[in-house]
Parts: sequence; C-alpha cells; structure tokens
Amino acid sequence: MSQIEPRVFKKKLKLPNRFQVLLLNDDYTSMDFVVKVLRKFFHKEVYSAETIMLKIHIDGEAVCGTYSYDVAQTKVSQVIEYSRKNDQPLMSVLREVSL
Ligand code: TYC
Repeated sequence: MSQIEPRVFKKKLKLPNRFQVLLLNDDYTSMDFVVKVLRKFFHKEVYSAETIMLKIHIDGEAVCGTYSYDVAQTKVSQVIEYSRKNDQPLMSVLREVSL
C-alpha cells in the first residue's frame, strides 16, 4: 500500500501593510486651516490638532494617523482636494510603516 507523503505547507504569514499619513509644512497655509484639516479628516481634539500643527511647522512634517493603504490614500486625496478648494497649498503624503 502506498503511503501518502507528509507535506509541510509553509504558509508565510504576512503582516498587513500599514501607511502613515503625513502633512507637510509650507509658508502659506494658515495655521487655523491646518488645525481644521486635522479635526475634519483625522478626528483630532483641538489641543491635539494644535500640537500636531505646531510640530509640522517646526519639524517640517508630522504623522497624523496610520491606516491601511486604501484609507491612507483616501485621506491624502481628501486633504489635497479640500486644500485646493480652499486655495491653500497644504500637502499630504503617505509613507509605508517599516516593520
Ligand atoms: N508654516 C505655516 C505658517 O507659518 C503653518 C503650517 C503648519 C503650514 C503646518 C502647513 O502642514 C502645515 N502659516
């Protein structure tokens, strides 16, 4: 009788990719507008939004949230579209979290 060969299935468990959404500093966007964006799209409390806005102003950028790729990309698009509609040059980018 033939024996069934035992096989080892090595299934690689991939950790889900996560993406940070950052806002970048510039010289023209008003501080109030950045705080508004942080509250509207990233659901920050006033104090937290002000702290993040100042960090961007000083350091040049700050992480506003970490999401799956689709959600992160949607936030970036929403921020850029909203900023352009309001004549602000504010920029947002995403960055993959290195595991
Ligand atoms: N640097 C801007 C100013 O002085 C304020 C600012 C903060 C702009 C954060 C963009 O993502 C930003 N008006």
